[in-house]
Amino acid sequence: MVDAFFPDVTDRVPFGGLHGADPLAFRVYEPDRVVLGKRMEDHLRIAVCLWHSFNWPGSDVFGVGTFDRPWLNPAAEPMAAARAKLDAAFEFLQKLGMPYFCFHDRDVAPEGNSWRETQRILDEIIDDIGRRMSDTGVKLLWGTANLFSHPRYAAGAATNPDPEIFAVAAAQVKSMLEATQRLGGENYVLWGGREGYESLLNTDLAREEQQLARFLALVAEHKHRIGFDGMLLLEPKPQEPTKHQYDYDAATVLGFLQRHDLAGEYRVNLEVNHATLAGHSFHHEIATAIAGGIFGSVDANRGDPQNGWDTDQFPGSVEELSLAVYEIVQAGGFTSGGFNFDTKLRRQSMDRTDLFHAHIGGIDTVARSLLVAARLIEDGELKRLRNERYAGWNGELGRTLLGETDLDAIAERVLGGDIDPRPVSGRQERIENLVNKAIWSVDAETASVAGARAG
Ligand SMILES: [Mn+2]
Repeated sequence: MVDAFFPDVTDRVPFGGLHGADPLAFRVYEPDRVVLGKRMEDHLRIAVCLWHSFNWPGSDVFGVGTFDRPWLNPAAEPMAAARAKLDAAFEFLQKLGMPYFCFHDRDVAPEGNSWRETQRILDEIIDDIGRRMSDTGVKLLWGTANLFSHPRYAAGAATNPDPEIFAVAAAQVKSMLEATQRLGGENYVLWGGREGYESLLNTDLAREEQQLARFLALVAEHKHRIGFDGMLLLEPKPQEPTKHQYDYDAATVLGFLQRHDLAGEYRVNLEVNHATLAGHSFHHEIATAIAGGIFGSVDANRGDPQNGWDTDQFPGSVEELSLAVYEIVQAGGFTSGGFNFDTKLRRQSMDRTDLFHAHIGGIDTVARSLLVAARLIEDGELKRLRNERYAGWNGELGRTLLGETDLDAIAERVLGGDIDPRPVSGRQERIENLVNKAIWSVDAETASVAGARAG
């Protein structure tokens, strides 16, 4: 039995209720609470990410790491360090009581001196992770390969001008896709952090688009060949680290997939802070992906309205997330996706327990957003008003316009005088009031229900 890395949290984080005194207890999140006929845990499918939470020392471009992560000490023996990291991560997952985690190959396994040795190390660590998963019951929401940290990927992976780097990236994705399958992972994610350009002066856009499409087709083909039944997901982000990234936002990804006949193979993993970097609300990204039939999963976090970079903070706004959760639940909810906490502590959050406080607050925010979304769906008024707005399209004229007609026939009908449109109110403020009503009524209800349960 290894010593606890988080000794201040001795047991599973409990539900304490909205007015509970324990700062290390959930105020809203109750896995077994039934919402719209389904357990909260099954709606939200929450995952902890290993990269920011266990593989990042709290460094920034101006300073070194500030966190207490002994396994990241460069003097540590690499395999012992890799195991110490997994010990701490699985202790955290169990104490937090979350059903899923996500990781990149390089988060868990150090690179060896040759490709063959790197593969051997990864294999050994994947077996170790498999044992920990069966011991704890924690599952893998998705796996992914890090195609952006190593200097070889400075000019991209699939879109690199050097075909040898494309080949290495392809071998790396094959190995991590197979590892994800071995661990029963439910999705595989590709984030193209360096699939883009720094300067158009040295970039052949058309060629790089073809390379990316070819790479994704190879991955999809391999998925079918090995019988991996998880979903393939692309994660849009407009820039950072690269000046411009090709998977800019959900709409750009949808267009790319359709141009290359890949729309049946890939969906999107949408991140809140990536939406805001693209100049969109998260609500916009979710609604766009759902409308385009490519919604898959969510990376939960948030940016800071005062700056323009990817701060990856823990979610704290029920107002922002409620609308996104409303769209997701209204569309039938997650299938293989979930809420992955792709979130970073602030650099000054140096106590080990800060990682618990951060996740507890973020998870409660997501749980409260689910309650608001459920309230909006149960109330039905939002949906009714939207349906009413388009009711004309269900009538004879609407059906004719979308069916058998042409511009001559339409113009003739307008000239005939039986068409006399009257603009009507979009009722935006009335509808916005409905959203606030749901938020406020859930506040009141959560207080009483949680108080009663905790009491
Ligand atoms: Mn992410």
